[in-house]
Amino acid sequence: MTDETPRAMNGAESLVRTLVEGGVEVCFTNPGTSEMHFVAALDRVEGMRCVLFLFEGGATGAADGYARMAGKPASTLLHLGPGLANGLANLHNAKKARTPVVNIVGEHATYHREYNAPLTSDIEGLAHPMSSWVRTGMSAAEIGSDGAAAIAAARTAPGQVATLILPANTAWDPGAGPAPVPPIPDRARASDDAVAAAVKALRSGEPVLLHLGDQAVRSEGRVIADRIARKTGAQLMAMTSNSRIDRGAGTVPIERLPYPIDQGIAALKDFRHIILIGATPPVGFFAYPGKPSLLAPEGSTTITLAAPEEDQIDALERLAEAVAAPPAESVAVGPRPKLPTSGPLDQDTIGQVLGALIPEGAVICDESITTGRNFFTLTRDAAPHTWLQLSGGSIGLGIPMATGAAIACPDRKVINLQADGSGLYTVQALWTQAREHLDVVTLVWSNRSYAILRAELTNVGALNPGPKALGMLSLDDPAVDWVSLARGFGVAGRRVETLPDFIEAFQHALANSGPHLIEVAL
Ligand SMILES: Cc1ncc(C[n+]2csc(CCOP(=O)(O)OP(=O)(O)O)c2C)c(N)n1
Ligand SMILES: [Mg+2]
Repeated sequence: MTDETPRAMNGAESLVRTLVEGGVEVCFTNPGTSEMHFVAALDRVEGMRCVLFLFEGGATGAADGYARMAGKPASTLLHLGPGLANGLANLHNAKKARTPVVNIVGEHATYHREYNAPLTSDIEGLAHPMSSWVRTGMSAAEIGSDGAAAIAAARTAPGQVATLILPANTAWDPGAGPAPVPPIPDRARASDDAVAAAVKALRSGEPVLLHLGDQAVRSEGRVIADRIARKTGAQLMAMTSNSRIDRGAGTVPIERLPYPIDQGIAALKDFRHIILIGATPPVGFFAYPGKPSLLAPEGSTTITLAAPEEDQIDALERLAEAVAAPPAESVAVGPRPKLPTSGPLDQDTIGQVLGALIPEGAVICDESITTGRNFFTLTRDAAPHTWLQLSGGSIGLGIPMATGAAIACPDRKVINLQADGSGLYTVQALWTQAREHLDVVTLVWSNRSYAILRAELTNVGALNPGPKALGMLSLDDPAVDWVSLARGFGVAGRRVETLPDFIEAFQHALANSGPHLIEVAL
């Protein structure tokens, strides 16, 4: 072959071109030898942004945050079974958030697998629990269409994790070029029976809850749900954990089902009917001795108007019409919350500062755990913004999710509300924020403990914990120095211990682009 001979497009390039032409424009990577042809193809194809993470949990969490904001999947590139395994916890979160993700997992060449080399493992077995679609490529000629099928699976409502395993020879052998993405099925329509059952509940004269999740809670769905509520007296409530809520001044306000079991039960106790729209039935985050798993009060009915994979907007519109709901009213914009001028630096004053300073269009990534229990309420009248939560309870999402959201939305300020213990699972994603010059402010709630678990000790009835038990929940010896960690990863860091210092540092970070971290002493 001379330099002039056209080079046959290999499988890897066919796959990368398929991804780009299928709208997958970002790859969050941590590659190895088996992925080298895919990596090399990235330079031959225009249009794929590659973002390196130093741990696979960073890449998968970023893919989650990216897709929640971009409304379409990113890809990840992971190294065989162990690389995938490192990324699984945040794929669990993505699955629970119903986020579309396309994972590309490298694998030994098909003929090499039988020799049981050190990195040989059951990749499909590892992938299945956190993926809704798994396929191992069989040939370079088909790897493009395998990639197209993965995109279609990821984009199938309500959004799925799709994992394509890429044996090295399917990457380096001659490929067949890019393949078109097959048609993606429309969301199914809610049944007429479901609408009729919801109408009946709303006409019963008994207290009704419209429990919203997924599409229904984001923004447009809340407007329709609010119309139904105004006509019928029903109340709105979001799930405890939501993939995305667009909220703030001028939007339909909504509270969430509280996380603590007793508060969750209390919030639902007066409802006789719970209508689920994109939400799943309210359940305890955990089982607690002597307490119910299902939180709906005994004797109440739970009606699924629209399941998460169904068209919730259409279902809400049909319900609104059936109850002759009035047209949408604009939501009165109250005064912006005021900055607190004095007081301790605690969760109340922090919530007030957030309410006052969240800038318009900000993306809030919330892994606040204990410190953030009242932030949602205190930011209700903040400038319009988007709120992303930890959907699957697997901590270590905040820093990666903020990183992915910032890649999806370069013109929006990303603010990561970060509990300290959770942040330490995937802290090296800060390096990616620095390397990519991302506009992210990380606020670390430095209580130097797993505070939530202290309360859970009591909740599960493990009373009188001894020093060993309490030692498992404290992070103060040695104390983690977040400012040094941030600096070590190339991010400007500062520690604040008073309310005025917090306000000043936060204002400074908001006014200057690029990654900033503020360790907030609690
Ligand atoms: C992957 C994973 N490992 C462990 C846990 C159990 N867990 C739940 S909360 C928590 C500690 C949270 O501490 P921190 O992030 O500091 O929040 P705080 O309660 O102090 O606000 C742990 C270890 C989990 N949810 N997910
Ligand atoms: Mg903590």
